[in-house]
Amino acid sequence: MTSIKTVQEMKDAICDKLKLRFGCGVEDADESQMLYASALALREIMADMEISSKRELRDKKARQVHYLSMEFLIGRSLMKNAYNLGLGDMLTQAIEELGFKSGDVFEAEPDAALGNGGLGRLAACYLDSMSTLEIPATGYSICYELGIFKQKIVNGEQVELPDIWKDIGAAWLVTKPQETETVYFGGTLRRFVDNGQLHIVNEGATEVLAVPCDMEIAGYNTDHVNVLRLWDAKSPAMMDMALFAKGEYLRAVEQHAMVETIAKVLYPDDTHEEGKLLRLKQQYFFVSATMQSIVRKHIEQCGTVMNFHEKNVIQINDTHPTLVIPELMRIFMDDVGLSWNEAWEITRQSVAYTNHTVLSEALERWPQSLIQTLLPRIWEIIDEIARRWQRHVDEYYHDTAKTAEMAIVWDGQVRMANLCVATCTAVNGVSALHSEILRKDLFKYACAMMPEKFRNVTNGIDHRRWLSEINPGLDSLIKELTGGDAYLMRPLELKKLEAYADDTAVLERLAKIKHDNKENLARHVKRASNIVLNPDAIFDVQAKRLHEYKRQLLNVLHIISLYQRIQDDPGIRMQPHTFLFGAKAAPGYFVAKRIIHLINSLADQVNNDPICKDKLQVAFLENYRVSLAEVLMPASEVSQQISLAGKEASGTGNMKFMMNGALTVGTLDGANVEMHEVLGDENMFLFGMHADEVVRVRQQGYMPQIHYAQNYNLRRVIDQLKRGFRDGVSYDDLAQRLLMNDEYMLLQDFDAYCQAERRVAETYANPGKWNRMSLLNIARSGIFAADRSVAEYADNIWHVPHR
Ligand code: 26W
Repeated sequence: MTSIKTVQEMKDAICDKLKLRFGCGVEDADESQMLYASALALREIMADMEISSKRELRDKKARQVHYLSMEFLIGRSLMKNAYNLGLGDMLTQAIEELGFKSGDVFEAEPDAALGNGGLGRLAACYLDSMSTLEIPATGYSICYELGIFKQKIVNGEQVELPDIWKDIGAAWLVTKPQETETVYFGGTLRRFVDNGQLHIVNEGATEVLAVPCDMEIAGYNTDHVNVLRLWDAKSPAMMDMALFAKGEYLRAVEQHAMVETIAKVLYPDDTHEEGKLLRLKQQYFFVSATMQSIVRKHIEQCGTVMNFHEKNVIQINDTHPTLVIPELMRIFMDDVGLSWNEAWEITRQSVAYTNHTVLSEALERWPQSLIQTLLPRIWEIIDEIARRWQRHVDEYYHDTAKTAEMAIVWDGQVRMANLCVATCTAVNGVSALHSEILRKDLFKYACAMMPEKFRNVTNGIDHRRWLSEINPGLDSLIKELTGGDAYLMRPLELKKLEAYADDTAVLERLAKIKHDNKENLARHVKRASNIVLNPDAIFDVQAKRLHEYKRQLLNVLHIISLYQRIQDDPGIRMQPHTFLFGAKAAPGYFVAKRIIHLINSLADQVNNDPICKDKLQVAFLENYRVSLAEVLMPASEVSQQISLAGKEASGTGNMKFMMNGALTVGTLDGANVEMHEVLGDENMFLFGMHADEVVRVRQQGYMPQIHYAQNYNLRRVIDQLKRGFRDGVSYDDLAQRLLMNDEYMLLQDFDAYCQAERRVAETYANPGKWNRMSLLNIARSGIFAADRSVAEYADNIWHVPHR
């Protein structure tokens, strides 16, 4: 399958690329150049595979999946691609033989961080599974010049720096200028009748060129290669020569610069819909380019669009690409000449929508006026869809309240989720609980009308990356115990590990692997942040975006209470406990940034107080990202999944920790519910209110002050927040927020959480028991593999065959 079969051939290929790309020999190359050359060597193989995959698709005229997402949080690709191509060891050896430390070369690769958090990482995991399962699929997004910001901690606070990834990351991209599309913004509509046909043209619109930059996605153990198509924005004229000639130099380049801001930077927020013009431009830009490209290729293939929905399915990753709906309608009606009804039938049957959040502040709504001026034709189409939908709902319910709630256009706003629900063939949530909340709460009236639309597909993770690749010790143990590498293709094979649940020798080996991984993380953290971690302490980790609903603050409250216990009794015997945090806060999310500051103030206090030595340690790991998670997950022992029940749609970090043998402290939220189903009470540390209790307590009038008044430990912790720590910063604002509002009910769950943490410490003191639980967690994590999720999408939503 590959043209490189020996280490020598790999070395030759790398040297060849060094010469071609950098004009240097291996003796003059640095790590980045080696990385680049290695990437080019692999790409040469993948390019061949891409061509044959495309050829096969064309010959079979198979149905294809188009996965549209504003975010793909890819991370690093060199090891991943080498692994999938079966060339991992060969590449490592070749690099070493060429005189480099392979680790240094792999580390030189910047993360392609074109995403915020869970939604973007999920899209990246699914790309891997779609290729591995040999599903003809293409991902589409924007080729952001800057990914999610780099986080620096300065005096305890988050500072954001630009993330420049493309200098080296470009090694993975093939620009295809011949497949450029043009996207139109603004302008005015003119209608005319020609030959009895109504035509609509948009005059005076601003043109933006969308240039595809393709990234090949190799699957594991297959020749199948899919593509992630990232659109770059270019101005048609480098500058306006008419203005230039008039001596207006700045204005002449202005438009050019304005156009190219579209692909400049990823919006670094995963919770606040902001109604910003640039974001709307980004959405329409990538959606319009994508749909034009898909329809163009379809017509080339089939000569008609009437069977478009039979050959194509478009998956909308959250509402961000919702404009595909009116854009497809526009193309079918205005460019192809179909009637409204024809266009509607084909469009409706081609699109499917996944919801990833129920937080109301994250549900996208666009001001009608913005869409009207930026996208006049799209507005007309949305307005017409909305009118027809409203009539339909009215006829069904005869209830103005319901009509209002389900409306697509209401109060001068366009509600993207309602547009998706009204149009799409399938609407799915991302865990059993979340899908239930969609059916019973968020979309309840739509669900009552069209119950068959509503589905669940529980999220999953790429277990080849998140276990096999990043945790080689565990990977070898699994292969040894399960009799080979079958689990890589069939993750449920992990179940076979259960046979060793009472095998002390195996459990000890498992513990040794974990300890080695902890030492590895400690080395990494020492190098990156000069923090010295104690590898004999419990590594208790909360790593995810910082948001109040995820309740990092609850974790902090508990740590403060532990610290106070040590202060009360400095001689107390306790299990050494290291709490690790990794989290980026949206730059405009003030409270989230305060919580990061608090964690750092607390760390500074605890880590410098001699009474905490060998007892308690707190560390905030700077710049949490995919490549840091890859070192963190294998070293973690406790996984904090403590969101307020009903708020976390699924979580996918929870699955990564579980697969690497960490035990979960968690609420019954998101996919934790399904983890609990396979693990039982005895193999995780559940605590806190259930989703329905949350609703009940809130309805009864939740009063956080009562907990403050009645709970001595809690009161002491909150009072400490007000006083702050040795750096003199007061966190009274956070204390007041808890006492006055406590939107996410931390105080309600505080006691239960402390008890759960106590059970953690007790259990950890019994290594036999702990390791057994850890092994069972790994053994039962197979259902959380992305291969399972993607197969469900393929079977139930996309209706495409797969391996
Ligand atoms: C408009 C701003 C914005 C941007 C992104 C709003 C909302 C989002 C995403 C939907 C947030 C997100 O990443 N959601 C996460 O999706 C994961 C994958 O399904 C889930 O595992 C997480 O629970 C969910 O928070």
